[in-house]
Amino acid sequence: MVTAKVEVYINHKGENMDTSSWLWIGTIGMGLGSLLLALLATTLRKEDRHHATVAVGITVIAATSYYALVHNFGDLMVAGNTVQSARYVDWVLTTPLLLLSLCLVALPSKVKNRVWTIASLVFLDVYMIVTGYFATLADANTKWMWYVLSSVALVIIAYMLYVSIMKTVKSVGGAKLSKLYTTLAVYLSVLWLAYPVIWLLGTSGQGKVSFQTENAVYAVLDLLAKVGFGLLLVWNIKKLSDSANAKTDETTVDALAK
Ligand code: RET
Repeated sequence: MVTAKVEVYINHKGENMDTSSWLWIGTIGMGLGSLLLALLATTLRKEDRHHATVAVGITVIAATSYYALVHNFGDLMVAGNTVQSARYVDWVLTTPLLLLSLCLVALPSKVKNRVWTIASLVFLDVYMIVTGYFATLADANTKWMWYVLSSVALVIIAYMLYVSIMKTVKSVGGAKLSKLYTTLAVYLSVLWLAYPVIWLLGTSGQGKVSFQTENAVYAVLDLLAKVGFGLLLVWNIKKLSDSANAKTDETTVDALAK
């Protein structure tokens, strides 16, 4: 039985300025994104504000985690490579919240299996990130097994988004909500599919791209997947709320449902 040698990685402050610049871009970008989303929240009807609350929660967690990454908190040295554990802590918390925010657009409250659908997505997502983290820590003997398990979870998530949830939103959500859901689901899945690819090319996989490039790509992807996604979602809910004719205490999503 061969196990990976894991030791805490310390004393590398300022070792790679370029990597830390990207991590600062992540920190500041997530911080500014949080402010922007919070401002946008004040312009929403109070019944719709939960969309912005979840979006701000996501960017605040990411800003915190990027600040931890800048300071190398949770970095581990595994077989000569740096594993950034804080990244996985961020992902395990924020990716379920991203799926939740998508479901809060797709599934009006009258959808009976709404809680069950959200719970299944959250479970699959946590499984994907935890097994992905194991793939990052594992040695060559078991790495690919963990990678495959994580990817299978991602494929099932994509299937649920494109088949079962799409069917529900088309039948109960009405044309406007279906259109918004499709835009958000495509935007989200295209970005999410890039993560296993960069992982594969980067230091945890084949080592074809450097640690610095990997950090740059993750920073850009994270900003698009969190701040970009949040702005797209909240802005569109705001736009739709004008035409939805919602009653007092009724959300725009419920008002648009057939
Ligand atoms: C890993 C490696 C193992 C295989 C798979 C992965 C998928 C990761 C994903 C991450 C998404 C992160 C997001 C962050 C937002 O800021 C763990 C890279 C499938 C999909 C959306």
